[in-house]
Amino acid sequence: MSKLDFLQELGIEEVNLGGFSTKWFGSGTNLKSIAPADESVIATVNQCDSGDYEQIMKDTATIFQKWRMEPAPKRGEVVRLLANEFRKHKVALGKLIAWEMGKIQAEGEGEVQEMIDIADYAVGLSRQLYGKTMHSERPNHRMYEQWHPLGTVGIITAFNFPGAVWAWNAMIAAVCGDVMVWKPSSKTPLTAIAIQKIVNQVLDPLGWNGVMSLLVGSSRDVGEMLIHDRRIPLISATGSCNMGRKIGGAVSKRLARSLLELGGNNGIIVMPDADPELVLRAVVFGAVGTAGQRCTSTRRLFLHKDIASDMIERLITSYSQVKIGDPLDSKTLMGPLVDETAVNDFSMALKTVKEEGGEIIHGGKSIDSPGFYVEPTIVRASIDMAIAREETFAPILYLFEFDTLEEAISMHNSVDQGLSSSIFTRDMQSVENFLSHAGSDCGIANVNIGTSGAEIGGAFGGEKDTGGGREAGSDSWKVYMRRQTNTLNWSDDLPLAQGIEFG
Ligand code: UN1
Repeated sequence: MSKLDFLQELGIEEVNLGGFSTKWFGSGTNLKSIAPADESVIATVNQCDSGDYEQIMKDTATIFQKWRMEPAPKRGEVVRLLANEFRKHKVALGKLIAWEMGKIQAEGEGEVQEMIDIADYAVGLSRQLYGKTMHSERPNHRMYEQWHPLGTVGIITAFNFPGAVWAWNAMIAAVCGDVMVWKPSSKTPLTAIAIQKIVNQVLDPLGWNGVMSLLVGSSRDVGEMLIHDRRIPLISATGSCNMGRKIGGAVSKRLARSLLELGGNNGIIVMPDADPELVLRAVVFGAVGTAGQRCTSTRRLFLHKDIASDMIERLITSYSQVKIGDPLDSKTLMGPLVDETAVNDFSMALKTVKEEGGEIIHGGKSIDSPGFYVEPTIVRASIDMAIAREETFAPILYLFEFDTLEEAISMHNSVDQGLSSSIFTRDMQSVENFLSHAGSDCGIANVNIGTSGAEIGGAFGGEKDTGGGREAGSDSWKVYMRRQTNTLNWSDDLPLAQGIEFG
C-alpha cells in the first residue's frame, strides 16, 4: 500500500503541490501537518475559529438531548459499529499515525488495536453501568444510586497517542450517554481528521451526527475556549504537568471536573535475582520504543549493585543494534522524535546532564537532518541530578545503583511524577514490598513487565504531578457520569433520618 493509497482509503483526497488539504469544517487559519521522518508537509489543514466552535458546541448540545435518552446498550451498538470500522482500517490508520507522528508502523497498528480494544470493552460496559442499592434506616423506604450522562465532554489529546487516548475517552463517554468535542494535538491533525471521517461514516447514517466532534486548533484559541466553557462539565486532558496545572486550575475555578493524565518519570527496579533477558527486553521496549515519547516510557533504571555492570553491558550491546530510521520501514525499531523542539529538548537535557556530573555511556547525539532523529541514550546518573527528575520526552535512560530494595523504592518515589513503575524479581517478599502501601507510589505498578504498554482493561493514570485521573478500564467510566442518590418512601408515614422528631 503506497502512502497515497492509505490516505485515500481514509477518505483524505489529494489536492495540490503534492500535499493534501483538508478544508472541511475549519474557517480559521491553516495548519501544516509535518512528517517527522523527512520534514515534508503531509497536509495543510484548516483550523476552526470561534464561529465554528460555537456551531459545534450548539450541535453537540442539541444531539445530547436525544443521545442521553437512547438506551445504553443501544449506544453500545453504535460503538460496536465504530470498532468494526477501526478494524477495517487498522493498517491504513496505523501507517498514517507512523507517518504523521513518527512511531514505527508496528506501534502505529498497535495503537489502532488499542482503539479497537477499548471500543469492544465499551460495548460490554454499555450493559454494566451498575449503581448500588442500599438499606434505608427508615421503614418502607428504598435507597439506591443511579448514573446519568454528564453532558458534553471536552477531550484534549497529545501527539504521542493521536488515536488511542481519544478512543479511551470517546468510547467510554459514548456508552455513558455523553457527547464530546475533541481537540487533538496540533502536531497530529491529520490522524484526527482520518478518525473523525471514520466516525462520521458510522454516525451520520444513523442520525447521530454531532455525538463526536472534532475541533482542530491551537491550545491558545480552541484549548482556551474549551477549558473556560461552562457548558463542558468534564475536561479530559493528556499532556505535560505544566499543561495540566493550567487546565486543572481553569476547570476547577469554574467548579467543573477534570481528568488529567500528565507526565511520568517511570522507573524499573532490577533485583539481583531478576531474569536479565526479560529485563533487557522490557527496558529496550520501554525506553527506546516510540523514541521515548510515551507518558509510560521507561526513564529511570535502578540496578542492584551485584548485577549492575552485567546489565549495563547487555544494554549497551542491545542499544547498539537498534535500527533507527523511517518509521514506515518494517526493519526500523526507532523512528524520529516528533519535531525540532523535541530534538532541542533532548540536546538541552544532555547538556544539563553533563553540567550536573552525569556520564553519557551510550548515544547522546542528534542525527543530521532531514528528519528529527536522535540516538537512544543511556546516562549514568546520581539521584541528586535535577534533570533526571524531569520528564524529557526523548529516549534518555538514567541509570542508578542501589544496595537494598528499601533504598531503591525511596529513590524511585522521590520524583514529582507518579505514573508507571515496575520491579523485576522472582522473590515474593520483594514483590510484595514493592506493591505494599510502602512500595511504589505510582498509579501503575508492574512485576516482571516494563512500565509501558498497559492494557485497556485496567484504570490508566497516576498520582502526584501525573494528575490523579484514571482513564480506560476498571471503573474509570464513573467520571464520565453523574451519580444520583435516590431515596423512595413507600410507607404512609414520613419518618426522618437520624431519628429526629420534628413538630
Ligand atoms: C500515553 O503515552 O499517553 O501504556 C499513553 C502504554 C499505552 C498508552 C500510553 N497503552 O504505554
